Amino acid sequence: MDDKIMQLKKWIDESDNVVFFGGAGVSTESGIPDFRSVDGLYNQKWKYPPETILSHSFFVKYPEEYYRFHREKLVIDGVKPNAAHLKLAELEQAGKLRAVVTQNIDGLHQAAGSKKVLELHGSILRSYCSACGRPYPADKMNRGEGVPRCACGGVIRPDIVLYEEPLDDAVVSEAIRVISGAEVLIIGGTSLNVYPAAGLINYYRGNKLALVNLSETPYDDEADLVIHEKIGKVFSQL
Ligand code: CNA
Repeated sequence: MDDKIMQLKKWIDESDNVVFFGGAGVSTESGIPDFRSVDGLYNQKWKYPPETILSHSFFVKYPEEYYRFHREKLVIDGVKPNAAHLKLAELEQAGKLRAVVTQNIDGLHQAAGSKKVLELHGSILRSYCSACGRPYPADKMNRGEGVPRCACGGVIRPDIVLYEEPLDDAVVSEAIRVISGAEVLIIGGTSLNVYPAAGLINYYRGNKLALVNLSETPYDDEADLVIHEKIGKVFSQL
């Protein structure tokens, strides 16, 4: 086993206060493209950049176009948790991992069995009416064609945080609490480019910060351990 992976394993073995903070790279090995890798959504051809389509003003103005993108690019059939999701659930079950803080909206941590999952950007597995707030099963939004509408006439929207929208205060506060109290913080599969989520790292006060990401990130110099490998491959060895 690689020395760095061995080091990370030792930190985890010796701790009961590990926190994981992750992003889209955690799910690429499940077949969900991320945003910024070469085959990520930002490098695929689309009429508007994903950042524009996934913004509040775009959703309000062009819901039809938004839903075309949503169903084609965000909803992927048959995806399953990979070795990283499964290991994190196992570590929580073993009393070692306190929480998963994720920027992902795919629900795969819960599918793997994780209980404490702080979804900073919400989930495409939940939806509600943008006019009256009534919740709807996600299938009405994720399947079919056109713009899904509520009985009141309002547009049904995903329970995700679109660009231009604020994060949920309660979720952010809890994420700050667990990260600032963590002994070991593992950050994985995130380019650490999307704020305010990426800024959460600054709340960590310990000296066991591990970064597991395929490409370099702006925080590599601040980490105590940096592993540039696939997260599923790394976690299956922990
Ligand atoms: P990003 O900016 O696309 O960065 C992903 C990072 O993961 C890149 O630095 C990659 O090098 C790295 N990476 C890709 N595959 C792997 C792998 N197998 N192992 C290790 N590292 C890998 O994504 P971020 O999460 O940083 O950006 C935040 C956005 C992306 C959030 O708003 C998410 O909602 C959004 N997003 C989520 C999903 C999802 O829910 N699965 C998919 C695509 C985008």
